Amino acid sequence: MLTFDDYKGQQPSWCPGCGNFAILNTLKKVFVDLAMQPHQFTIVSGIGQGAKLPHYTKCNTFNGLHGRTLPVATGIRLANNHMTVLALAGDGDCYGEGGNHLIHAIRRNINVTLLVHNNQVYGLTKGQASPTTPQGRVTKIQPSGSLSEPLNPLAMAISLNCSFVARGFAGASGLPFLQEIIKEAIRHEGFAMVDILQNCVTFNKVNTFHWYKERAYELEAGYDPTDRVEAFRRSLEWGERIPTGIFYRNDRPSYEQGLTVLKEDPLVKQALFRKDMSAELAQLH
Ligand SMILES: Cc1ncc(C[n+]2csc(CCOP(=O)(O)OP(=O)(O)O)c2C)c(N)n1
Ligand SMILES: [Mg+2]
Repeated sequence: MLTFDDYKGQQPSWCPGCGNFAILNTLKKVFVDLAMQPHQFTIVSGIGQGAKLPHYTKCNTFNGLHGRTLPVATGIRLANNHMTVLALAGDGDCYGEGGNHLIHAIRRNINVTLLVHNNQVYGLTKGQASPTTPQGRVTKIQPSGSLSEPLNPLAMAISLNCSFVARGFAGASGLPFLQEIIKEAIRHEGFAMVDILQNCVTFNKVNTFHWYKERAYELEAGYDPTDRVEAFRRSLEWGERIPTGIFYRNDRPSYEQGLTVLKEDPLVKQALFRKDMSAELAQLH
């Protein structure tokens, strides 16, 4: 029987009060609930405060380049489609530097669970505006306020027909719900994106725990996540009230399901074969 301690990693170096602690603890609870043996899954991350999370767990991990979480996660899935793969990224990492990869991972529907630590700021590099920073927000680097309109990641994912789109809140009141959302995302066959609202105690003094707590609410029990137009409409709600929950899901086939080479065994279990290509190469001269 697995326990919380089976996933114990290094000592976190986050600021006291950071929302990342709540995400880490929630994830460990999910691993226990789903009886995920540490060797059966891999957590991939890029660079950022949120991206340090894999160091604080015990499982297979890969800490890659900033913005390149999803290409690595995709590669792991193609090499071993029996491996559960989670990709963790900050809002900057995923929606900024890695934005192009996000679009194509959604389109392919690779079977990866993406958790975005969305604190609406570049935390690790000390507070520059990220793609989800509100327009007009003053930072040390944007003294006249951020000029760009923020990205709405949920609306973008739904418009791309992402097969699982959700939002959670990493505050005490939102954690049981977040746990259920992440479980569903991991169980989902296909690309699952979970945007997680989290505070940054040091560089985002506006969107605090309290700010989110006052606004975050759960999508109502009768909400139908298969209605794409309604999901898009709800994804536009942001302000005095911010919906959380599973906004949209569909069951289109995953990328891996379409690959005949993976029908029998994962690539890592298949024997290597060498083919003499000299005849084909000679034709190119
Ligand atoms: C290609 C590249 N560009 C920029 C950086 C510098 N950099 C490292 S982390 C980071 C921001 C991280 O912000 P976010 O992804 O939101 O994570 P957080 O620290 O807020 O959790 C930046 C700009 C880098 N390491 N590599
Ligand atoms: Mg961030």
